[in-house]
Amino acid sequence: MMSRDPLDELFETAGSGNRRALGKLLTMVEKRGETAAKVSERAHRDAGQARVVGVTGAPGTGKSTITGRLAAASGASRPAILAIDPSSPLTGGAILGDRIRMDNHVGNSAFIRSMATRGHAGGLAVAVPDAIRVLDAAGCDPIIVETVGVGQVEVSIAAAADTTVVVVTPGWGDAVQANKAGLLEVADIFVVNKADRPDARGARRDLELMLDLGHRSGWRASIVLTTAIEGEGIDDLWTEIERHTAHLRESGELIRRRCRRRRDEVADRIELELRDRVHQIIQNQSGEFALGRVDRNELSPAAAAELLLSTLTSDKPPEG
Ligand SMILES: Nc1nc2c(ncn2[C@@H]2O[C@H](COP(=O)(O)OP(=O)(O)OP(=O)(O)O)[C@@H](O)[C@H]2O)c(=O)[nH]1
Ligand SMILES: [Mg+2]
Repeated sequence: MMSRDPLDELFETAGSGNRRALGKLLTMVEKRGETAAKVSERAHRDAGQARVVGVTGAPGTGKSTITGRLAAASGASRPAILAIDPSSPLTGGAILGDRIRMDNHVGNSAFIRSMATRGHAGGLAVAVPDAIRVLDAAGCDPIIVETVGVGQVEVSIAAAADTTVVVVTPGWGDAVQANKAGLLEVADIFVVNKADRPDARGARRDLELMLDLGHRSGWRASIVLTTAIEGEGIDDLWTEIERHTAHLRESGELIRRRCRRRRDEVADRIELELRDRVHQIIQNQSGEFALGRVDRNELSPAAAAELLLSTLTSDKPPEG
């Protein structure tokens, strides 16, 4: 018998629902480097089936509670949750807390994985799509990606989904805050969570007003009220996600979005690779030499940069 590629085997095991195998693959892509590239390439072959839902919003708005309940409400046999925290290290207690909260709601059906930045946030721009690709190739669906926070990085990660859900709460601030953070443009669905608190309707009204002002053609972001701790409104939210998915497919927007996502990833990958190489160049011998000359004012910073840049573009030509 021919010996099989161990990676194929790992994918097969993960595809049959084995969580350890899936976890292993995710660890492999997280680490970057050659193995990650192989896993990514292999996953790319089978990916493209899963619906990807991004959930974002300010800290504490109830994203994890919603996400966990949503996975259950989807009725899917193999939902997956990726919880991403761009600001905290991998061992962050908040993430562990999230995990427990989500497990409570989902029973045992959803596969849950936390990811955090190691080093700089740029790594996430590559690690997240790879993780989604692996989950997708392993047959998970839907894949729900929760990002904490409303900064640029968080918003761009969440917006890389097929459907982007933005969670606000009554008193989180009015729609103006969501607008400032650029959430109005990326939201396909708004959730006003903690509807058990006063003035959830007011929050909905504010959002409606903001949406009236900046009309996007095609799909107008819908607004769903939820009380996630009670599970109220979660079915409505899932229905709305399905309605959006249908809209994406029928309008051709799904293909456009996914194309944009892949193009963005190409640029992100180049950027990450270049950043690594910039560090290498500065730290190597000729870099040190040039920097020494800058120290002694024999060379201007601009001239040194140009000199070192020429080594960046000349070495390591593209393969193939
Ligand atoms: N009153 C009320 N509390 C809620 C509701 N949903 C969630 N919470 C509570 O809000 C707190 C934060 O919920 P999480 O689901 O962890 O919120 P999160 O947005 O994931 O938080 P981070 O990941 O830390 O940003 C918890 O104490 C929840 O129990 C709700 O509908 N009503
Ligand atoms: Mg959370």
